[in-house]
Amino acid sequence: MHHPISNRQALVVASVMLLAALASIVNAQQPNAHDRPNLIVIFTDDQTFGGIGYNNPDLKTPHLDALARSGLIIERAYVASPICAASRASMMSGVFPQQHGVISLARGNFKRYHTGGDRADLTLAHQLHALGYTTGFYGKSHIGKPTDYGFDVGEEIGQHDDVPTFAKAEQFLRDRATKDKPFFLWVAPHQPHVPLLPDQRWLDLYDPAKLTLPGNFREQPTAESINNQGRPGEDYYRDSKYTKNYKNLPAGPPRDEPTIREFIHAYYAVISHLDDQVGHLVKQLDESGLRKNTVIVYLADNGYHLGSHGLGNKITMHEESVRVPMFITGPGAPAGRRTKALVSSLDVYPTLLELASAKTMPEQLMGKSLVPLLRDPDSQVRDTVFSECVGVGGKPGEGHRMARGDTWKYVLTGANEPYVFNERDDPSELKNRITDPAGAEAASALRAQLVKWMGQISDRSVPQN
Ligand SMILES: [Ca+2]
Repeated sequence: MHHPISNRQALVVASVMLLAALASIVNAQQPNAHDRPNLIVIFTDDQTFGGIGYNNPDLKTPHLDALARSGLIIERAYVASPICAASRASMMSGVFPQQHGVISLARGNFKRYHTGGDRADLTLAHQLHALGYTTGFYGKSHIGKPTDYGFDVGEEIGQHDDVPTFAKAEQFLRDRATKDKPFFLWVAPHQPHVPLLPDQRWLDLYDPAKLTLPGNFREQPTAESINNQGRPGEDYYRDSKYTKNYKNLPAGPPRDEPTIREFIHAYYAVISHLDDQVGHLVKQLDESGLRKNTVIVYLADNGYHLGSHGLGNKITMHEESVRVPMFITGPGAPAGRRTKALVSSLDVYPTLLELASAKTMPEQLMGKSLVPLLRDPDSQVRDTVFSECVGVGGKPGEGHRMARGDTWKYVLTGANEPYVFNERDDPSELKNRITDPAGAEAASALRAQLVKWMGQISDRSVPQN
């Protein structure tokens, strides 16, 4: 039996229909509106944690500072490995270098991530594609063609000033602005990796005579294993090969103060150029209406020594090499907050999966989602963060490993020499405390954690001591 619809019911139905029609019009006009955020990772090359304005008053990075302060600044971010290709492969795979196999610059082992057939071999790009994201990559890959390891579109771009990288990333954003799928964009600038070739405009921002040198600057590194950037037992500094492109720079240490000032001057100038480019990209996000529904994660693949401990380059477990600037901004990130939580570059993978509403996390991932940290910046995601840099000399098992706790950092070198630093009292890492009682106690606890972790990543065995 039919019930006649009352006038009142008819009015309600008509109103609901009208509202639905209005909502669809509003939605159609809203650019790229989804229930899940768009995701952008900006992954720079060789930018040490002090190589950004909010960590260093000498540096001029107004756009990066503003972007960082619109979200959560992560003060203690450590890369899975302080060497380019190994670090990049870890970002994409979510595991440490000895697990994915790219332990140095040789990228052949990353081929197992090309098919995406086995769940354990899925990259972050494969996963986000499967979750309905359109994925794009522009800039330095170092581990093969991005479209070979899961990205829908994109390319490796070699031009060192990153002008085409940012132009193509911005074109990707324009293309995605009105589409109905969320996107994942990976922007990987080459800057500030050597060769440092800034335009005069950026050099003019700085007076090299007024730049503050690192507190642990030396002209010549000490002949200790921890400063060795090559095979164990050798005093090998990887400066000359990688910095000879820069004018006037002599081949390797010793480097006097004027030389280091000239290098730092150029390094800062390149970072100011990078800052300008990131500012332009963010302006594009604002103008296209994408910003409010886009999460941006910023970090670097590794740091740089800039004369600290008498070194250039990276490939050590010193803070300058293994700690990078990092921030997360966008929906869900608290504005104007900082966190002291110990974070790993491996955390980016699970964080982005959680933000993309993945129902399960791949079991092999070695990082932790930072979403709890976005909700409560005073919380912690781990007690100890690890890093490895092995295979630099060409043989598996060489090089250094690190376990970094809240106060102490333990380093085991390729020559099995232990170092322990109190990061609160001695952030420059000048005094190995391995023989004093407090240092020995901290070293013992961190060593046990390090050995356990080395077992997890199938590293070499460690002699008893
Ligand atoms: Ca690098």
